[in-house]
Amino acid sequence: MTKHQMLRHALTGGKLFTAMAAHNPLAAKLAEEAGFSGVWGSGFELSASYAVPDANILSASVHLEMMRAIASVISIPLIADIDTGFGNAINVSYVVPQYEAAGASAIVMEDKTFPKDTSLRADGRQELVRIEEFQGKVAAATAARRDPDLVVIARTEALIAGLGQAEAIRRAEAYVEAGADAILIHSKQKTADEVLAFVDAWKIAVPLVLVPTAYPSLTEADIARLGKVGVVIYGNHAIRAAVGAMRSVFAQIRRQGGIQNVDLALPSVKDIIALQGDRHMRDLEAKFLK
Ligand code: SPV
Ligand code: MG
Repeated sequence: MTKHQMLRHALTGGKLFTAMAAHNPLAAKLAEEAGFSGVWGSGFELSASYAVPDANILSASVHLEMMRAIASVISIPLIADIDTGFGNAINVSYVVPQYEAAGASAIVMEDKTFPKDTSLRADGRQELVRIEEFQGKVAAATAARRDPDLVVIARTEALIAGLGQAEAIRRAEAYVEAGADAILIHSKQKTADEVLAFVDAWKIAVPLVLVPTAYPSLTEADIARLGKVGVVIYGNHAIRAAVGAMRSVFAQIRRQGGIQNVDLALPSVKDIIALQGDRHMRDLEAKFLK
């Protein structure tokens, strides 16, 4: 099975697909090692790793090249976050084949205006494009893929924009009509109530995608029980883990005036060398260095 087919199969097969965010290939490898079904090529994480806001400050090519680097080191599917598609339906037509060639198995495109603002920021600028315009963008994405198994996920930000459930359902249905393979419904409410009401009202046999960052008490078992959700995305837990770990280790070294204690608690250099794919290079050395 190809990586694309692994994700397609999960979408239709009834088993919840779990995707962990990554901002670089090392984080993606650790997600695979931990047993996640796939990797989320998060725009938020990549922006954070460059210390800039998640608001189309980074160029499309910076994100695209990171997706290529990530896909090249993992054997699980990569779901690429292409934000708004970097422009209109024409831009989408050119961008989707590039992400496909970079090795993404799915793209997620959201119905906000370009340039976007990040979804979870308080008082963010959350303006949406017209429904018809976004239908054109979804249709452009599906028409642009070369492999029919590339998954096109349409994401509505109607709840994030405060437009309410009726508008969210109207948009999600319109995007399915335009050819979306799945619908990502995003919410920044601190409880799952808003998303659960949407899931309850969702009557179309097209799988949903949830990003429970704002309402973390909703577990995978809870989500699986809903019977309508194909994918759960953990949107920013790699970068938050990295920030927490670096802060704590850096502070300890400053406090103690050296690395004498911290060294024992850190992953060994040998561990990092293994993650760099050292075994493969050793094989090449044995075969080809004469
Ligand atoms: C991302 O991780 O880039 C996302 C999810 O799009 S969120 O940041 O919650 O909008
Ligand atoms: Mg994003």
